[in-house]
Amino acid sequence: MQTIATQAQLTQALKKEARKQGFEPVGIARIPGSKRLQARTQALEAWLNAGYQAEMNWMAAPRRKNAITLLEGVKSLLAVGLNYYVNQNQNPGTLSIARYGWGNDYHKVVEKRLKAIGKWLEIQRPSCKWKICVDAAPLLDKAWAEEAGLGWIGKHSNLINPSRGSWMVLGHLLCTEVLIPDKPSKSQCGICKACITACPTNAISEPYIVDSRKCIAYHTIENRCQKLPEEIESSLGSWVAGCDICQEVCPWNKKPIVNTNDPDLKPREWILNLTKNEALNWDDKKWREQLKGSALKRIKPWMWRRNAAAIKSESPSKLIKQKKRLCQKKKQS
Ligand code: B12
Ligand code: SF4
Ligand code: SF4
Repeated sequence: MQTIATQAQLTQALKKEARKQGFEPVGIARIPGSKRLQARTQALEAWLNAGYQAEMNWMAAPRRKNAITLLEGVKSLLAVGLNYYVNQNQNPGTLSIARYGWGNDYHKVVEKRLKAIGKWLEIQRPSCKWKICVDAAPLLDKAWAEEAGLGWIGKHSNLINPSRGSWMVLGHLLCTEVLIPDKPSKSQCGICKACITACPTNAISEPYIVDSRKCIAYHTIENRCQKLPEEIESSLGSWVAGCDICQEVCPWNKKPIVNTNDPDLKPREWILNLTKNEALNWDDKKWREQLKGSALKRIKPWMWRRNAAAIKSESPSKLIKQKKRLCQKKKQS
């Protein structure tokens, strides 16, 4: 085994290990982070005060505002992206399902691979403590990934990498080693506002800020009420699980981007072919079988049926066109 004497060597070798696990982009940030991170934390506070978390009360956990509380003695963080873009589409006439959920549960996939990296780190530096955070941990995933140079937070609020677009999930490994940080990313949205215009419910209340109370992704995945609000039902298009509209229209996702061959992210057959009839008629047992090992199991069988029942079968692209026509009319009058 090669000796890793310096922290600079350790940093490079750690990133290499992350790439070996299929992560790209990868980057390092130092904790507690720069002034940018303080600004993002204040933005979280303002978001919570505005009620944009809807019923996701767990978003208010004070620890989310302070990464230091997640691991005693934490000094640095490895941020990783896992690209889930596959050059495939759902078949015509099927219900729309957001791309992040097409393959195996990313929480498990990312966690398992980050654990392997943590164990490798322990061999290099036996006194090192580490902790893995994937989505559910109270960490501002996008703000830290931006800090570590993985990409910038777009106006739709997702992290965008210049060569991979925004089709990636994020994970972090916090550790007590002092590592060499990467440069934070700078925004490249410019004057574009395609995502804001395309959102059928005006959920992007201002650039970078999403009001979950209006977001289709929130309502189809997180809303536990028996019935969806009228205004969501009328804008749902064919979205039964999540919503990708603001990402689909983003120019950074339209240019040629890397297509993943990762077996864990291969789309499940039923996801590409789900019809409204199936979604309504599958019983709990059938749904549970289909959702085994999928991130989409957060959507309970009754919620799949509720969402499907609310779909009036217009396609999302049709809705976008309707919305554009409406905007043009408003401008003319
Ligand atoms: C709560 C949550 C949701 C909620 C709320 C969404 C939201 N935007 O907050 C709902 C259920 C709606 C949701 C939906 C989705 N989510 Co979600 N979600 C989260 C979660 C758990 C927390 C996000 C959060 O902190 N929100 C609080 C607000 C305040 O933060 P924010 O929106 O990021 O706002 C930041 C920016 O606006 C920025 N900011 C503020 N002002 C300014 C000004 C400038 C100039 C700039 C540059 C930035 C900036 O600072 C804020 C704070 O950091 C994270 C995982 C995690 N632990 O972080 C996943 C996460 C953000 N979700 C993810 C995904 C994939 C999605 C969906 C795409 C799924 C889908 N297709 O349906 C949609 C996208 C909808 C959208 N446009 O945001 C991924 C995003 C990956 C990426 N490339 O960015 C994450 C990171 C999960 C993961 N680990 O991979 N999600
Ligand atoms: S996920 Fe859909 S509803 Fe939510 S902000 Fe994006 S386009 Fe709007
Ligand atoms: S659609 Fe335009 S404004 Fe929105 S995130 Fe992409 S580049 Fe930025």
